[in-house]
Amino acid sequence: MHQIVISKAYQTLDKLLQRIISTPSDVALFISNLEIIEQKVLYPRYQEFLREYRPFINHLLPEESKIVQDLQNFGLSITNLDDLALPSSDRFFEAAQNISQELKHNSQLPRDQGKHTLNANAEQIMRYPELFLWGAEAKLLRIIENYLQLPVAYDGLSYYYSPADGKEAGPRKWHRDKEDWQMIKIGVYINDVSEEGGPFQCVTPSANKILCQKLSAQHIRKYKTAYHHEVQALLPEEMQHNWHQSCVGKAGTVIFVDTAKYYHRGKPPLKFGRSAIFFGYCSRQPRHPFFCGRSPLSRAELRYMASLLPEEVRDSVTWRDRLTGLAKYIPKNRLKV
Ligand SMILES: O=C(O)CCC(=O)C(=O)O
Ligand SMILES: [Fe+2]
Repeated sequence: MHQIVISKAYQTLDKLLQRIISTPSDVALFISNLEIIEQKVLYPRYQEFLREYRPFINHLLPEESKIVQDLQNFGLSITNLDDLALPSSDRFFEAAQNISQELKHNSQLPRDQGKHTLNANAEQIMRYPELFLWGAEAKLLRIIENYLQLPVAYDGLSYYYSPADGKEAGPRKWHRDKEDWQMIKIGVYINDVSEEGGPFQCVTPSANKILCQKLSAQHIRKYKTAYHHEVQALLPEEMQHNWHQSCVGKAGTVIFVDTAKYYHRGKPPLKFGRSAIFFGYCSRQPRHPFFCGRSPLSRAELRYMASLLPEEVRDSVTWRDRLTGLAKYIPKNRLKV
């Protein structure tokens, strides 16, 4: 009993500390989203990066182009581990299943009971380097580079176990990610995911347009999150039944999605818990670098992972060491979605 009280007190104190550390990046986010800063400074800078990098973009295989085209058209492309045929997938998936068992087990312990999302910690991720290394496969980086049209920063992974509690909170609310103008998350399901098992959901391009207008452009907080019923109320009559897609699928389903441009969420699981890994990617001069680095690994742990990788992809992991400008001095935001 005592232990639970101490653990809850510790969690409250920790939350307060995270909030204090995150204040500078929250202020920086607000300033960088002021119309004048965005239009006169940040957007032209982004356009220049795009222009400069165009000649260096790598070529794609036909099946890779298909994923990029889907992303351009819908912000979403769904495939699976078998079709991707990456050499490291078997080892990766086995490790992911082991961690899934650990997180499921933890979700029953007093410390984690009642949490809507359990995250794998650095110790667990470091124990299975194949998890992190899978996300740096050259084929994946090539696809993302062609979508972003910029050098790719691989920002690590978040491993979520989402128990079947139906709570609408955290990444289960509709939101856009804040890291960059465009970014990619690759989600991989570790168990079969049905409509009642918390599928990843993403809005359609036409609904997204309206939501960007109503939730972002007209709002002082550009990245405001919203409950499902709030989003529904913003959309016109004819869209009420077709404004989002639920990515249901078997274990091994792989979802490429632009989580910065498109509103998305993990649907609150009602009947079955869900284990899924989300790998994050943005450009190496991202719009909000202080919102990057959200995976649990420290800089030293990232450097270790980079040392295990082939030289030609190492830069995608160590990109933070070469950040320039004011933004690199702003401590990274610690608050969840
Ligand atoms: O858990 C999910 O399906 C959503 C995850 C998410 O929003 C993210 O990783 O950006
Ligand atoms: Fe997200």
